[in-house]
Amino acid sequence: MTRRRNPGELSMAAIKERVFSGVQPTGNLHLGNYLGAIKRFVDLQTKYDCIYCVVDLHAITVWQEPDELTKNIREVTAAFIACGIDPKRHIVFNQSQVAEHAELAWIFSCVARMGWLNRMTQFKEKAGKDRENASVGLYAYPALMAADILVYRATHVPVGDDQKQHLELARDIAQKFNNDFAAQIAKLGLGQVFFPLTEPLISGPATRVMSLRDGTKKMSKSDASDYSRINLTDGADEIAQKVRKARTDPEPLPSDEEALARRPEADNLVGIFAALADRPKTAVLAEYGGAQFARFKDALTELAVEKLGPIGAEMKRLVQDPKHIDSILVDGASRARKLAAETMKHVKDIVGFVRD
Ligand code: AQP
Repeated sequence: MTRRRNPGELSMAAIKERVFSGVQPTGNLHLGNYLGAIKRFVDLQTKYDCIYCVVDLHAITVWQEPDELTKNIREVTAAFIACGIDPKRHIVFNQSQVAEHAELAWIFSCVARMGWLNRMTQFKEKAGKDRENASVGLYAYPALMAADILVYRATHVPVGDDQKQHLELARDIAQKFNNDFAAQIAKLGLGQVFFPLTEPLISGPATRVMSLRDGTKKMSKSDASDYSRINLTDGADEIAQKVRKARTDPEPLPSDEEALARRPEADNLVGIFAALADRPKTAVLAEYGGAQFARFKDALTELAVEKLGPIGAEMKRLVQDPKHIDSILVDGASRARKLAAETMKHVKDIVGFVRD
């Protein structure tokens, strides 16, 4: 991936490269969450210091049954570990255990402009027609997301394509904060910019995995149809059935990407195959171009079962021991808190608050 140049990059030399990302504990973790996010979290561990968060404060922007929420927090943690995130070398924790996220989110709510938030498409989609009844938290969600990232002054954020707009907002907030308080930041000797302009890491063949029932809709946890997604805990039979029933068109698979781009359902299945196999889409088309979907779906099922089977089994094993999972989260939170507290100390000085 070509690296976009970060404005103010030179003066950010003092900011350590660090990865942050999160997943909401809202149930039904699926292949989109895996390929768009968690699989990439795993790969980044060798190159960066990483902080991976179960973003439970985001989850409650829509109603969550308390017992379900607790279960889902543990399940996302189990998914992180089962997919290969190392909680000893990196940090894994749940957001509500580090109060600095909410604290910085308030300050960012005062930096962000109403006009910026009014443009967020995710709020419009999730609030739907009943906007008056949406929670204030759902509207302010992007300010909290900016705080999640910037409380660690993270420089890189791996996410799916649907989060691009929120990341752009995080950059806008960082930039406005740096500008508004430029004199104070310089006076305190904190360099020319305090917050980095975080780079989104959105790349690969599956940055937006689509529903198996409708190639124009994102695969989503909240889709009423379980056949629209492959859950990380699905067994071999469920995976086979869902792939077999996945919507396709009557033509055989094309041989080039240009023709594929005009066929959303075919494009989606080829993208999933490519991401699971760690191969580019062109290589998949070179092998399966001209094949009927039945043959391709058999190969996809085999690959998905091979890759997801061990993850699902390990998740099921890990959630049997909630104490162990909770201890990972408590340990991660205590390490995250130290980093976040350091940032907040500076932020309070920059803003002009009196502190101990
Ligand atoms: N379909 C997807 N394709 C690629 N990446 C995806 N992500 C989500 N869906 C896809 C990425 O997964 C990470 C965690 O997502 P999240 O749990 O924070 O929230 P979400 O995007 O709201 O997930 P859902 O499944 O779409 O939930 P609902 O149904 O509530 O809307 C993020 O990096 C996201 O980009």
